[in-house]
Amino acid sequence: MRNLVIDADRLWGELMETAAIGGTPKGGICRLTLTDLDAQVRAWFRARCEALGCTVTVDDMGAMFARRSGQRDDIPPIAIGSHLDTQPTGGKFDGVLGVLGALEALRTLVEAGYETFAPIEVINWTNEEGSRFAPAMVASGAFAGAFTRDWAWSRQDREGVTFGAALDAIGYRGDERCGEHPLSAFFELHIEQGPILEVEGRDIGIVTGVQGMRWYEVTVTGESAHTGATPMRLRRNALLGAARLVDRIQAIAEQHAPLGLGAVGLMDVRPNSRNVVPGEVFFCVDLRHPDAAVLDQLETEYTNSLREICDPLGLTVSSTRIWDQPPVHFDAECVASVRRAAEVSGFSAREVVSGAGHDAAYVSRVAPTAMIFVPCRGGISHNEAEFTSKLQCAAGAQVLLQAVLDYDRRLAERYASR
Ligand code: HGY
Ligand code: MN
Ligand code: MN
Repeated sequence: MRNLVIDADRLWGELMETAAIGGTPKGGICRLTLTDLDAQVRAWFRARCEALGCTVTVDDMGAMFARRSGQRDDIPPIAIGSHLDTQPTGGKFDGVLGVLGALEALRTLVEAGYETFAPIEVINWTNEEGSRFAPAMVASGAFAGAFTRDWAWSRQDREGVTFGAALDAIGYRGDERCGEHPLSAFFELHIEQGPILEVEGRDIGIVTGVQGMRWYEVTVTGESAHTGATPMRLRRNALLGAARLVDRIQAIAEQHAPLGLGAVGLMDVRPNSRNVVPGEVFFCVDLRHPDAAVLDQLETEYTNSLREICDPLGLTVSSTRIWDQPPVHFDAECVASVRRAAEVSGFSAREVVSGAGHDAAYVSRVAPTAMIFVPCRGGISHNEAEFTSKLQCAAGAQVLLQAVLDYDRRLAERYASR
């Protein structure tokens, strides 16, 4: 196979160029999904794909598909990609590396004049982060049939803007019906967002699956009161109840160490005034575990804690599960392609299960899927300090390219034997 090598400098240059779209003073990115900044980076992405001769289509969840023909345009494409939206204090690499690494892999094929058997498509998924609109991975979830399109379009941000209205506001409610876009396979390159690869000194993570994750929206209700005139024994302090629940969630996760995970990352204290005992608190709980049965146990212990903590404080509490993404095991053939790609590229590798959710988790429901990880410094992500080096980014894109070529060759053999 011709020496198809990723241009590390070009990939790094584009990572830094797009990082300026929503760049923050601390060196991160704030580019929430379906905002004007998202529209800008989408336009940047479309222009580069079209410059490579790709045709770009958009589905009605805003997912973008940049297609390069193969020898057999009648068969579904091998897709590669990730997401361009970020957390409010996101880093330069989460999601973006997967899209730009895919773009660079495609560009390498175009420049080498290498024609694949199957078409190749680079995908940018909408709202992977779940920060502006909950839950996470809404577009890939609708693509896989986990959410209905109406439910996805109805999701509201904290200003009450719906996902559908936000799509329309930037002109990305595409013509194609989400989910009617068959794929032969999907490979996603992503930073690990954890410490394993760096600690072990490995170049590549051969991602075999994704752990299970659930989100719950909670409202604790007490009574707003004057902080100066209300005796302690008469208070119904919703924030006290919420604080004890946060502490209990931490304890529940720790009791299922080392794999049990639990946190509260979003909280609204109402009325959030210095001299008012909070009458209501809204927050979101995130529970995760690679084993579905243990995740059920975490959920039971969490649910049992709600009234146990709130009743004695004179508080009422409601909890709604808004997201349940079961543990995922990726396709063995796609994982094998990633393993061979790391070997042929000369990189050290180890298998890993993803702690973070990814679009690949949903896509794996409708197409053979696997992921490739590269290390990130200190395992830090969802943080403006997130960092992966130029060579590590290029290594990931190189393995992505080789995994696609490996899978493409085997696909050709499969069709030839029919
Ligand atoms: O929630 C996650 O793990 C991902 O960042 N959406
Ligand atoms: Mn991501
Ligand atoms: Mn993320």
